[in-house]
Amino acid sequence: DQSKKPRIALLGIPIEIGASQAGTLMGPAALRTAGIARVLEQLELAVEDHGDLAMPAMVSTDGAPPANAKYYKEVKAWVRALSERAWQLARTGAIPIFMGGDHSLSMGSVNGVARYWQEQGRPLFVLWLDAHADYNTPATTITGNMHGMSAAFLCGEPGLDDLLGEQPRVSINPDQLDLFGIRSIDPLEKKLVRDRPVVLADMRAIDEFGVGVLIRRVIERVKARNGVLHVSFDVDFLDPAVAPGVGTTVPGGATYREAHLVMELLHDSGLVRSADIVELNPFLDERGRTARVAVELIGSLFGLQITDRPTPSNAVFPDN
Ligand code: EXY
Ligand code: MN
Ligand code: MN
Ligand code: MN
Repeated sequence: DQSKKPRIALLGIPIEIGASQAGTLMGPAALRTAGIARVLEQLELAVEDHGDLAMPAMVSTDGAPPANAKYYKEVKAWVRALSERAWQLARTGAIPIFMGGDHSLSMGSVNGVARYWQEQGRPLFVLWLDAHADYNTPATTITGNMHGMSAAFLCGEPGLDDLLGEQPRVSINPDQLDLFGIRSIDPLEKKLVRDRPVVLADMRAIDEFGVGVLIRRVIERVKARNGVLHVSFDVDFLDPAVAPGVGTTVPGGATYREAHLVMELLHDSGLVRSADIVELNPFLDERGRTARVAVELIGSLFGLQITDRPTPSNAVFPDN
């Protein structure tokens, strides 16, 4: 019975101007080609594909953009439109999956779902799976690329204050943000993160304690406050050997199994209410490998067991 199945709402956000390299606008198409809807349907979920968010028009009456925030007006137009859409999707009771697109889109997706959960009176926690902290502001950034500012913006850091226009800004407390998999952070950004109660599991911690211990710590903190969880999955969380199709690869990332275990544990927690998949750059990918791995990981996040995976189509069988 379709009506009793949990609903997943897919939405593509083909944005690339927040990133350092072009190509992430092809991300939603590559995730569809890699079978994201099919994988989720096999998990007894009712999947709705809402297509791609249309590129919104810029508002020409806006004042001067802040310094050190490249393509501010364009990013602002996307973020405002997406925040409104994310709020609406959450209100339908579906689990939205935001398919990017560069990581600046999370300023809209997370703000929108945070608005919904605030209305429900439940705290929203955000798990940021990423090689980077994305905790720059216009005052700390070296590059001016806005995909490096989204986590800071969501925690209410100043500097991009009219980004949402008339949309309400629903900041999360920094102690509701978990940065996970980090191995690249700028000097002033590092200082800012250290000054805040952000929880950080860098790759050194993952090597030492393992993802099992560290993800259980995330889950317990959410449960202790009757919260819900948004997973913001930047594909560069993965090691470049597993996921080459991303513009900001950093060596020493999560292995294939570490990443699956993260997703499997999150699924078992029952806390995940929304997710982003961002920074996939099909222009840099090798024969769709990265898109396929990202889709497999979304499968694990929504209940696919590693033992239930189909035999690979390229498997070689003995003759008898
Ligand atoms: N910290 C660097 C910057 O701010 O430009 C790199 C940011 C990369 C952000 C990618 C999406 O995670
Ligand atoms: Mn990121
Ligand atoms: Mn990143
Ligand atoms: Mn390792």
